[in-house]
This record gives sequence, structure tokens and C-alpha cells, in this order.
Amino acid sequence: MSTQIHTQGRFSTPLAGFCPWPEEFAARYRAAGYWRGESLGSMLRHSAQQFPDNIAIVCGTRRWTYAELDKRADQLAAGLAAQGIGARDRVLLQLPNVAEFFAICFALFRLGAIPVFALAAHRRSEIVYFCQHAQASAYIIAAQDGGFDFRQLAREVRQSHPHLPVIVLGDSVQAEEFIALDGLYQQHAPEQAAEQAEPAASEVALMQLSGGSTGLPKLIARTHDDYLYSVRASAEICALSQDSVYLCALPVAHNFPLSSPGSLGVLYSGGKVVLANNASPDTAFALIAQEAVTITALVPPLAMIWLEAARSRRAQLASLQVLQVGGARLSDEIASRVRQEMGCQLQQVFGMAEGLVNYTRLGDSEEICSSSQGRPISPLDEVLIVDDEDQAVAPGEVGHLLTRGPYTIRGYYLAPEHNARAFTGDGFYRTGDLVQQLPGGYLIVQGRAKDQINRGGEKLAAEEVENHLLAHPQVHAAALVAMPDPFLGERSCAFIIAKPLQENEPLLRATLLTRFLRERGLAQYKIPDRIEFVNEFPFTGVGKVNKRVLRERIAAQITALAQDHIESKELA
Ligand code: AMP
Ligand code: DBH
Repeated sequence: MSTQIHTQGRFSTPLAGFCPWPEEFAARYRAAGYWRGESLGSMLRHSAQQFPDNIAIVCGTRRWTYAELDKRADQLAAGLAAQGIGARDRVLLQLPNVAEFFAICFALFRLGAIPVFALAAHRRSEIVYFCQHAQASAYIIAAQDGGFDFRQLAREVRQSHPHLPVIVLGDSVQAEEFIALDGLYQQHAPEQAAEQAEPAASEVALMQLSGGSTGLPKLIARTHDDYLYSVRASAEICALSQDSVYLCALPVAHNFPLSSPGSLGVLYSGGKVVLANNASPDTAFALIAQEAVTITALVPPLAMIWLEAARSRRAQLASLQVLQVGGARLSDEIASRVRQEMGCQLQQVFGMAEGLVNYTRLGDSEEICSSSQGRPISPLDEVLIVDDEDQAVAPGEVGHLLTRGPYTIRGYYLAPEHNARAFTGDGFYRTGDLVQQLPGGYLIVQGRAKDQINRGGEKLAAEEVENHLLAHPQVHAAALVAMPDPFLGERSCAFIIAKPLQENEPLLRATLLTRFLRERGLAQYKIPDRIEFVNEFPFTGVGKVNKRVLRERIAAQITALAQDHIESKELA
């Protein structure tokens, strides 16, 4: 499947579509000791040599040592190579929180193949697009999870990619249509893979997905050098060691639980990764008590649920030292309750799969930890806070956050037109976040300029959903905006202008539209939470739909509804 020309296992030019750092910057990051020329595959090899008998992964009743994980990665690398997967091949991965996720990732890393991380929530529409855009060489799924049959999804994906090899983890893969992952492990001796040359650390290691703000999701290509630097530096900030026990309750492939410092940070440090198949207090608290978990990561809505559960089950959390919360803005009020009510330290994490990650530090004051979203990982992270004309705002003022640094991408994969807008001429990423900077470099996230909705950490691009809505024959215009939600922070509301009703057409109702979106194969979290039919949109001076007015309108409507509800309760 690899068609690129390479010399002695090394490529002479970067992967097409990847945007490398200018040499001047790369040299600076190397000189600082941040980029060490180490690949993720050799990172695991190193940990396995240092801590062979430590438990690396706990998944249900299975416990893999570092030596076992390392061996499995080699066995699988050989098996995947025998399937024709090689350096620079993109492999779409859509897996729940299972141990095999790590064996597969490290096998791919060692082959120089590139895992592309889909979310379990993604459906036909997203998966088909990723396969096309990344030109995937294979698609790896679990047979089923959470009551959903991913083999059925794979069959649908194959309608547009008939020759896509599909590798399935789990039961009953006898049919010839799929390749059984278990079969790949056993066929080959580990020595074969160990002989494979590790990819250069400047190569793309993996691709994350962007929450995005435009029509189609973007792929974020991260190199071994840059990703591993962010992982190592994060592990240090979080004081990880071989005694650390990390509960991975968020989706395992997401950038936050994978790399900030996440599972990879723990595997670098010789600690133990405990996988939870969901983040409910029932599941997670039991695992924390059973495995003596010391650190875990949540998004704000889950932190709220855990705070509530801790009222009666705090004893189960006795071993927990650090609760990381990120992915969406945590309210100061919730933040200030963590230490008192859960008995552990809160660490706020404001990060992005594109790169820049900010942490409050373990020694920081209560005040900083509950009212800021932290400061950047690296002394070489460059942060600019600017106005609409890209001019620096006065210190302490709110502005657009732009950033550049040793682990922040210089462009999305294969997206030159979008990159021209999403990055400045000198390579700063326009995060789309509105922030305020405190003395000491701490950032407070004050809002967002990008056309995105952050549903409790799950991001959706307004334009992507609008395009799907516009595909409905009875929709004339669509505008998706955020509406406030006490639990998720935001939910999505679609304002729709319907076309004049034709003879024999059913009236366009919300239920018809949501069913239409589902049938198009859209992930559930992108389906609008509310649909409002209107006759016209408000416009801005320059003739764009004025989303600010729409947001205010729906927010006022919700407040009025809540007020009515309270009043009718009081009358009753
Ligand atoms: P993505 O680019 O899809 O990886 O999503 C990253 C975005 O999530 C950031 O640009 C922010 O908009 C948002 N985000 C992540 N962490 C936080 C946080 N702690 N507070 C507020 N927003 C956050
Ligand atoms: O939301 C994110 O994408 C995110 C949050 C915290 C992230 O990518 C990260 C830390 O690394």
C-alpha cells in the first residue's frame, strides 16, 4: 500500500499535505531539547525496558505489563505489515476504551503507519469523509460497543469504499468480509517486527480531528517529535511517575486523555492506565477505589455529575490526588467546590488537538486553579492576544488567542485554502478562542469567535451541520447557534427557514428534519437539540446572518420558558 519512494526506510520529503515547521523553528525546538528524535514506538520500547513488570494497562479483568504491551505491539506490527500496511499509510481507528487500542496504536507507530482517530460517535457521513480525505488504507473497529454494531457501519462505509480492508476486534469475525484482529496477533513472531526500522521522529505519527468551524472536519497531523514533547512536558507538569495510576474515562483517542498527559504520559512514566468503558460514577468510582487511581481527566458536565455523586460516595475517591477538567469552560463556582467536596486537587486544562495546552500547576493557589484555565506548557509556546485587526490588545484585555510553538501545527492536513484563514502569515494558529491574560501568563477563556458549538467538550462546527440541513429539499436556509444549557454549557439550536410548501408535501417538522440528519449518517451529537422555524433571519451590516441576535433570541426564549416553569410550579 505504500507507494512513496524512500531511502533506507527514511523519506526524503515530508508527507504530502503535511505542513512542516520552518527549519529555523525546528532547529530551535531541537536545540532546546524538546524535539529529541524519539518516536512514540521507541518511547514504549524504552518504558518496557525500564519497567518490564509494571502493569501498563488495566481493561476489565485483563492486566497487561509493559513487557506484554510491548510484545503485543510487535506481534501486531508484523500482522499488520503482512496485511500490506506500511510507512505513511493512514489507518482509520474507531475503537472504544479497550486495551487493544494501545497495542494497535504502537504497532502502527512502529510501522510508521498513521492512525487517524475517529470518535465512537461518528457515523457513515463522518467515516466516509475521513476515509476519502485521509485516503485510508484500512479501517479498524470493534465488532460492537454500547449497543451499536460497528460492522454494520463498516458495511455502509464499504458501499463507497468497496475495497477498504476492515479489521475487527471482537467476537464472531468468521465472515470473509472482515479481517479478525486476533488473527493478526498470532500469525507472526515478534522478532520480525523488531527488525523494522522505526520511523524518523520528524514523520507524522498520528492524526487527530479538529472540532472545526467550517464545512468539513479537518485532520490534524502531529509528528512523533512534537507530540512526544507535549506528552513528556505534560507528564512532568503533572508529576507523573511509575506510581501514577491514571483512569481513562473519556474516549481514549481524544487528544486530552491521550496526551495531556493522558495515557501516553503515563506509559512514558511507567505508571498504570486504567480503562473505563464509561465515565459514570458507578463505573469510575469503583475503578478508582479498586485500582487506587491517583489522577483522572473529565469534561465539565462529568465533573458536575461526579461532584454530586461524591456527596454520598466520597470514600471511594480516597486515592485520587488530581482531577483534571478541560475541553470546555468550567465555571468558577464548580471549580471552587472540587477540593472540599472530592478531597483532591483540581487542575484546569485548556487545550486543543492542534497543539497548545495550558495547565494550572499543582502548586498554584486555589484562586488561580478555580478562576483560570492555566498557562502554556512550554517556554517556547508563543501566545498573542489580538483584536479583530490582529493588533495586540492592552495587557489584561480580552482578545483573540493566536499561538505558535513546538507542538502546535503549522497547518491542517491537505487544507491549503482553509489554512490561509486559520493561520497568520507567520504561522500563528488562530484558535478562535477569546481569552484574557493574567500576570504570569495564565489565561481565562472568556468566549469564542469561531462558529462552533461546544457541547460540554464535544465540539461541532455550525457550518457542517447547516450544510446537512440545507440538503433537505424543503429547507431554504439554516443557521445553527449555541443556546445556553446549565449542564452541557451549550446545546445547539437550528433556526430554519422552510421553502414554500408544495402540493402533497408534508409540513416540515422538527422530527422530520432530525430523522433526515440521522439517515444521512451524522453523529448523534451533531443533531440539533432544538429546531426553530422562522420566516427570516436578522442580518449584520455586511449582509451576513447575525448569529449573535439569534443566540440572544433563543437564550431569552429559554429563560422565559424557565421562568414560566417556576411560576407555574409556584401556583400549583
Ligand atoms: P479542538 O480544536 O477540537 O481540539 O478543540 C479545542 C477547543 O476546545 C479550544 O480551542 C477551546 O475552544 C475548547 N476548550 C478546550 N479546553 C477548554 C477549557 N478548559 N476551557 C474553555 N474552552 C476549552
Ligand atoms: O478540548 C480539547 O481538544 C482539549 C482539552 C484539553 C485538548 O485537545 C487537550 C486538553 O489536549
